[in-house]
Amino acid sequence: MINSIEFRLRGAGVVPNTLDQFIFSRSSIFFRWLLVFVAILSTFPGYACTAERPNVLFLISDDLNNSLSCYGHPLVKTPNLDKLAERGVRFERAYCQFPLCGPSRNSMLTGLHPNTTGILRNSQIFRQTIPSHHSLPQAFRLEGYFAGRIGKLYHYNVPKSIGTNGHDDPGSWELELNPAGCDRLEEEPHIFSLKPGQFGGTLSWYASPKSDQYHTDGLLAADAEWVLERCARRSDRPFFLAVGFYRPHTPYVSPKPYFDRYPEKEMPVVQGVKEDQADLPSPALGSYKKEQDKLTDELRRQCVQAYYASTTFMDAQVGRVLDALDRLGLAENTIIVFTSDHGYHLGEHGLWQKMSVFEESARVPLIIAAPKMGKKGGVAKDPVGLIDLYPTLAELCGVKTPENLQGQSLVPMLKDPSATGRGWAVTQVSRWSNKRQGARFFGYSLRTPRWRYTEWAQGKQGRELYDHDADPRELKNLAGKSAYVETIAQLSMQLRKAVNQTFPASGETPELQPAMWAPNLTNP
Ligand SMILES: [Ca+2]
Ligand SMILES: [Ca+2]
Repeated sequence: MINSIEFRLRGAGVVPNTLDQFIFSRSSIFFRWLLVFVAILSTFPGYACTAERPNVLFLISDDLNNSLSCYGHPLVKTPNLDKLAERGVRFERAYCQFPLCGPSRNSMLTGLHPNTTGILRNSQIFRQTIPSHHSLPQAFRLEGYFAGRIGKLYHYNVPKSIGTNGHDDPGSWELELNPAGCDRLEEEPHIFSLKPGQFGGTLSWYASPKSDQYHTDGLLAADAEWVLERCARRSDRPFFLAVGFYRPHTPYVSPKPYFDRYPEKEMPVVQGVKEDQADLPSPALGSYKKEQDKLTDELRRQCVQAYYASTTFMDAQVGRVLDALDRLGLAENTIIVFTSDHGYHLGEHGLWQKMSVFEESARVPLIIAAPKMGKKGGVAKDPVGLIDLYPTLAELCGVKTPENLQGQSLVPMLKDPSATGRGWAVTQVSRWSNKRQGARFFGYSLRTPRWRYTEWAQGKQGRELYDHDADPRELKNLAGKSAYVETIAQLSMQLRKAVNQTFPASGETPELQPAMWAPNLTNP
């Protein structure tokens, strides 16, 4: 079976010697054989009969904002996510806890805020700070579930680490598959980049002549089909299958037909940036990168076109996985989650990419389809966070959780989308005060149904207040206006309370333990 994956990758002509040697190396191939065997084919008489326990299909995209047709975007077409939204509940106001891959994903998969995981930057894993905590997939494993990962769940350097384990947590999974497609292995010399030769951290794109199946996300979908087929044969053991797509993360590489759906000249360019920036404290714009000075309107349009194309390409791969679930008769007993690790700017406030706490960067798409639960096509409007996924999935599947989880269960909102939960979401981000000395401060942003309120360094570096009822684009900072003094006092108190809840009981964020195993799986 592993041979069939190997064959598929080799057959696609996309596995060069170095990655090939790593992925299918001596111990690796045996190990993987064994894992697949143990995971899917063998019986586990010690486990309780789990036939009626629901499966989980956890789908996540990388750097995807809410530019989706099911979220009302006027241009972007995401027919497969639209269909998924029709069979579940779409969360209108879902937010990440930190708008950067590593901190956000560690938070989501541990059910703890970044101040409690201690993971506040990329290329780290919570085993270095809170090693005995049970991750979300691990909690499922401990109760007899088969847990597998395909692609990016914990942090990966994209595109460099595609085809490797990234900064993974091996304890979370029994099976890990890391395909690498033409976007990673063949096409980098053709990619346009604002910083030539760099593709992951900077704006970069390419309309590929190769079709879906040769791209990494296409290979991920094929691997997901392959795993699901095997899961379908063993209904006595429920599964938690996580599929982490790479697009639309930079470089925005996807097949050319997806670019053709978004004619360059019709792509929007955000106007009025200078006027908008005038009322902002400087940390609000701290994610700006120097190379973005090179952006012309023509490049801005190309960039937006490539991002939208990559989004629709990713949507098509999600569609393949969902079709497989239906075809295999698994849909009736499988909870489906779709989300992203954080949002993304495409020029709003003059910003691109992530690491801001404006709505575009803090907000994520979130759709949960739980069979036989609630009204199909429901829309939940109370603010929620990725932090809430762990307790939600655990409750839906009757899985025991660690006692210190910091999120809320969304099950009441799945049963009745008009139900209210905690009523707010908090997102934090870091800014350097002195990069050379490693000195930093945080911005914390509170989102309620009506307001976004942000404090930089407890207000010492500035505040922002936006009224979403009147200003959904967050253009008018009301923080300096006398009419809002009372609103700010209330929100500031609410924010402080919320921020206190992001820390562990000890009040201290755990430090990275130098003696702990540090993952170095990215550069074999
Ligand atoms: Ca990301
Ligand atoms: Ca403004």
